[in-house]
Amino acid sequence: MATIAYLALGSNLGKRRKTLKSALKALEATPGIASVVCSPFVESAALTLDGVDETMPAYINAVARIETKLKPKELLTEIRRIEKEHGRIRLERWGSRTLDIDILTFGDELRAGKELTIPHPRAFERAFVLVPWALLDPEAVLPGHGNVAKLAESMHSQVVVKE
Ligand code: PH2
Ligand code: MG
Ligand code: MG
Repeated sequence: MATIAYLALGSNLGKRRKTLKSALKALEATPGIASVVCSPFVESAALTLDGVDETMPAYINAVARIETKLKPKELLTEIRRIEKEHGRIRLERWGSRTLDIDILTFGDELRAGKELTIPHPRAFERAFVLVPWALLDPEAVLPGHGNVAKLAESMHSQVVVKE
């Protein structure tokens, strides 16, 4: 049985668009993942632990809908591999990165773990997640928070849609 999962992709270092496009191809090529459908790309200033930082390189973000036969932890392993293949180095938390892929939702799975929390605990307040997600799928629901398009409604001015 395949599960529908939504993933958030982001990049603020290097060739950001090229990296995201390559990451989508890598997801598609991963055994156990099928039907990768991506939102428009959006650009926004970097959000840091101290708030929005205009002096840091801006991000390109997108949300992808996938169908997968993998289990959540297996998907996480594949995501980490793809991040690494795209030059991801883990320095500080919320630091700049060539590629970040986060699991937003995984079917109707709810879990709070050290390694993996689903749904993503900060998705509900992030314009760079909610706006592309709503553009991809206006009917999508973020468990615990409701309709994604509704959540995104007041946030459109925080991102620039690139395509
Ligand atoms: N990701 C972060 C921290 N800050 N800011 C933007 N605009 N986009 C991101 O994807 C992002 C961020 C940590 O994952
Ligand atoms: Mg992230
Ligand atoms: Mg991440």
